Amino acid sequence: TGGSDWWRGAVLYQIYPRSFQDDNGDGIGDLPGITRRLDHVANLGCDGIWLSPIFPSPMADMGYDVSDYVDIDPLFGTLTDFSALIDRAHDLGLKVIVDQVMNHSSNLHPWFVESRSSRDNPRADWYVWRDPKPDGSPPNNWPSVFGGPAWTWDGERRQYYLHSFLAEQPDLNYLNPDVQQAVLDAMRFWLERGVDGFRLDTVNYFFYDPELRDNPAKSFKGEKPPVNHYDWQLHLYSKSRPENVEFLRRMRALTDEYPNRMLLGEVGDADQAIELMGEYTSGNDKLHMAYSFDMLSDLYTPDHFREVINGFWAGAPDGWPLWSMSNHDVVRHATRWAAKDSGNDALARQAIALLLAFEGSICLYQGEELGQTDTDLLYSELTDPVGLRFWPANKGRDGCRTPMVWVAQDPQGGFTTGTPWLPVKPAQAARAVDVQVENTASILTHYRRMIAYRRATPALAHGKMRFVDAPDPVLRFTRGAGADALDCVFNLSTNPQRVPCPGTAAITGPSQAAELTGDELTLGPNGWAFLVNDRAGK
Ligand code: TEU
Ligand code: CA
Repeated sequence: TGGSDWWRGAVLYQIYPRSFQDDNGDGIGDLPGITRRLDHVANLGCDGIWLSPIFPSPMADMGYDVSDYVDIDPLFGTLTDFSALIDRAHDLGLKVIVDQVMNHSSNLHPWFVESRSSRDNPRADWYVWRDPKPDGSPPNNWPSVFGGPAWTWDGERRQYYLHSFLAEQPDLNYLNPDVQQAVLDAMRFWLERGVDGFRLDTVNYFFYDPELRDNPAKSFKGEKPPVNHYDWQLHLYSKSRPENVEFLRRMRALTDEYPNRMLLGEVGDADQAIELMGEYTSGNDKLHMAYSFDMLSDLYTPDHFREVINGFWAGAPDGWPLWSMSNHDVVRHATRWAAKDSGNDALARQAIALLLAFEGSICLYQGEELGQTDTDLLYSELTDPVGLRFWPANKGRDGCRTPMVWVAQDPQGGFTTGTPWLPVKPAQAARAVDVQVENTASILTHYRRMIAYRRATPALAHGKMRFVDAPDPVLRFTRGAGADALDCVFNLSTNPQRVPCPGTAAITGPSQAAELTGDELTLGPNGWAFLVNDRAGK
């Protein structure tokens, strides 16, 4: 598909720039490194890349704390390097999506520096400032996602400011029209430089209750409450506000001034994510697509996938989801779901077959195509504030952010000639691209084959998805209709399963541990098959 609908059903590839390819030997990945390696992504068969933040940043949250929205951090390169990256990507037929972290800036952004300097400067109202309660405590009970209160006292201005994440990430005040305009201006800058779209960080956090009411406490009815206190409240007043929707329309109107651009939102809300994904992508006037953390969870069960996917389409028949199983915020799925792996990467091979069989767009996370697991790190090796704060209950996100490995025989996996910012360990290096790329039995080859199969199979690329009853632990659904229809059957366990399949003609396309005998399909551990019902469709 080309034209303005290119994103529908597309397969994106997320690059974490710090960890993809270092070009200048300082141990940190950079834009020239990415440009040099883009053929890897094109050879996989992907439609585009999503680049995690590359903008100037003090890196308190590894670039998700931006101190200049319209430049490139010198660690990563220059605007000229960025143009070269875009040109190379477009030559290879790859779209380029950049991250926009617009809920909050860095505390070192000149806007915040000015805002905190007094209560009456021109940017005094660009962030969310409030007086303390009479006893000196914060204005309300809102928590930060990263621990502690969402309010920090500023001794200079002598008020509290709101930060949904780190204290180094003050929340912008979207109730101020000047802030809205500044955000749109920054987006226009990148549209003018030829980006094909944006991944909008924390897209449901932009607005908050103007009266700053306390959030209600959640009840756990005898269940064990979650580790992170953030999840002890219903975030009724601090995010996912109705005002958000109107601003998303403004972002879309801007984007639509340019041909073939796309908006992808990240919805971070444990309670209403699926509903919000639907609301934000319906009506063809807000986001094109959205993702949540639902499929990035620990659950690899038929019930869970059915619930998330049915939940989405039931609420938003004209919306559009993006599904992924790993990203830079969660433990890699080969590790999260290791208990469901029958060995030799069988789980990882099945997971990508399953993901690519879903209706929607797909995002891969760098390294998953190599079958990478999370890297085991020592506390002393951590950089992520989440891990540093919550260790060992939560080891943070460094384990999924270690460098991409290109060359098995190189001590640093071909990632850098210097000292990498996070270590390259032997378990990761053994799975380098160079030992997999020519090997027809490798997981990398399997990824390429699966992506090609999805692209060549109209039912998988564009067909409607419908679940079919099957006993646990089998997940079964059809894609498409008529002669093109595919019956997709997955055994999400390590025990063999028998599935009655009356009227089925044959197994088609890539499969694993699958055998069709008469009217019965046998699926071994982590087995799956795509079936055709009509001989004509074979
Ligand atoms: O993530 C938003 C978000 O909800 C995450 O904080 C998530 O809950 C957490 O990572 C799970 O451990 C986005 C970015 O993807 C993340 O990298 C940033 O740290 C965060 O926003 C703040 O910008
Ligand atoms: Ca570098």
